[in-house]
Amino acid sequence: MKNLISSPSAGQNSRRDFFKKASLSGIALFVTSKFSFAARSASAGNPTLNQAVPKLAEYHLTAQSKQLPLPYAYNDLEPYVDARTMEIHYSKHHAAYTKNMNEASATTDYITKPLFQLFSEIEKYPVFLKNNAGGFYNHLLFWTIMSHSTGQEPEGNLLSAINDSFGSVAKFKEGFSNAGKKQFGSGWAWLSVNEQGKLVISSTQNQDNPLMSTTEVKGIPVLAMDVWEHAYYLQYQNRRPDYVDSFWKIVNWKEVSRRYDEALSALK
Ligand code: MN3
Repeated sequence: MKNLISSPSAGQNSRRDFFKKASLSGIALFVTSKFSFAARSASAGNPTLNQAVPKLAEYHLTAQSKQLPLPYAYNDLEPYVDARTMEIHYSKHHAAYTKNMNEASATTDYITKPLFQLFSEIEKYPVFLKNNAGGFYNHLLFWTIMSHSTGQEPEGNLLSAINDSFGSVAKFKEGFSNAGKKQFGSGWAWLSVNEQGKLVISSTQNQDNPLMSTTEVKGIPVLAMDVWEHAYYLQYQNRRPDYVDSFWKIVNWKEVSRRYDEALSALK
């Protein structure tokens, strides 16, 4: 080593070796950090959203949560959604998701965690819990964004945001409707606020939602449309597009606006 350093040519070699090693270790560090970042992202969902969602009122729902009362009567959404569908949907389907979630959570460490924390690390849990916790929350949201008071349209900040993101309310409705109509099999269409505070349309299968770490398009949902057949089949049978088009008659835009403002505040 001493001889090598004393030799000018060896000194150059030594410097070359140093730079070679440094750059290699640099690459190694870069690769390691990229991989560890990817691993963190996969296990922890979206960091920005993870910081925002604890500020949402519904964050503190837990696995021992109960169904809230419907904010209207079963027949209040007629003629767009019939009373019998609403009764079965609420008192059978949503009730079953809630019961199953509570039972499934008792066999995991989730029972002590907020629901939205579970969603942010959902890949750690059994699919049965994912499906039922998703079913519990998605319907809780869904009931609130419908209303018997028809004739509402988006207003204020929400209207501006819809125009910014989609060009117009008509184009937004077309995009959201298509997300619901084209969702293959059971699932949901969503309007969410993403980590940049922008509105995005997406769809998910089964009872997945945009808060889940396993969902591709992540965000804080502000509007949801259930396109499972149980949501419309008694009245519409195979005509899902007719159900989707009727949905616009019963959207509770005041509640969607409230959720939009809440999501933006949480992201600040
Ligand atoms: Mn449903």
